[in-house]
Amino acid sequence: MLGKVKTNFGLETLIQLTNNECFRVRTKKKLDLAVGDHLQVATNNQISKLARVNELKRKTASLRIQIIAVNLTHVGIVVSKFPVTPICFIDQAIVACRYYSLEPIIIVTKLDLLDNEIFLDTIKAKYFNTVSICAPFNINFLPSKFRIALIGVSGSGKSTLVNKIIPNVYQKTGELNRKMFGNHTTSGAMLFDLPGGNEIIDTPGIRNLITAGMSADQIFEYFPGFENLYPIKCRYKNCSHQLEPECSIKENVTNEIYARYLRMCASYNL
Ligand SMILES: Nc1nc2c(ncn2[C@@H]2O[C@H](COP(=O)(O)OP(=O)(O)OP(=O)(O)O)[C@@H](O)[C@H]2O)c(=O)[nH]1
Ligand SMILES: [Mg+2]
Ligand SMILES: [Zn+2]
Repeated sequence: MLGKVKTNFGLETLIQLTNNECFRVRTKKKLDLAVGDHLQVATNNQISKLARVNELKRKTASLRIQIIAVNLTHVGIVVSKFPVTPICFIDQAIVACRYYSLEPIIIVTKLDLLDNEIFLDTIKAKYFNTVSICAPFNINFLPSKFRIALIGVSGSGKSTLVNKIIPNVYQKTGELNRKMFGNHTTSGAMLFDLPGGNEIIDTPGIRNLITAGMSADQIFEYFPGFENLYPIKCRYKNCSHQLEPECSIKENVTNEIYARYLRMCASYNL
């Protein structure tokens, strides 16, 4: 029978079969399961992992590669003003999605609060025409048979969205602390079924989304706001578009986008 990984804590994995039956297994490390993996489950519960269509991964502060979720159709970048989602995080997330051939959607939450409503205008001004923005979040915005993973900084409201969309599940949500940051309430990614075979994945808060193996050329190719810059005619053929003289990129984008691009390169130490 076929199954899928709903959640994965260390070596313990919750698997849901196509008949909706769920069971927990302690898996061998070499199977290396991630939330969203499709599985073949034999009658003796022997598990084999099917090939992945895609993966969303990041490098942690300790330089470990963390698989956030796999086999996705969309990534919802959940952002809010309180706690603030740095623009640098949104840029990193968009570039990572494009690197992994995943479609990003920016979801602005907490629109009942004026600051967040103003933040939505900032987001629209920055990403207009380059990335879809969905605020308030509405799953009807997505084509059917979607599997969306919600990512964002702690406290941006990912679990609250899941609770709103699926009334019969309860994902723990957290108070913001005195510094207005989230408290890392969600500790592991979890996949939920929606009607029509659609799925949503709640994930723990992250502060950055640096991928392993991204080159400077790829950052340039995927950077939001650089979509229509070809042909490039910089003075130097191997221009890195970082402060070289007569760089056609610097000359053709706003100072604000250019500064964001430099910051992105710096976050990758490139
Ligand atoms: N006013 C308001 N508060 C919200 C909204 N959505 C979430 N919050 C609050 O923001 C805080 C954090 O929400 P969570 O849903 O736990 O955030 P999270 O992104 O899941 O956080 P982590 O699991 O730590 O990554 C909670 O106190 C929520 O009640 C909203 O639309 N409006
Ligand atoms: Mg949460
Ligand atoms: Zn250049």
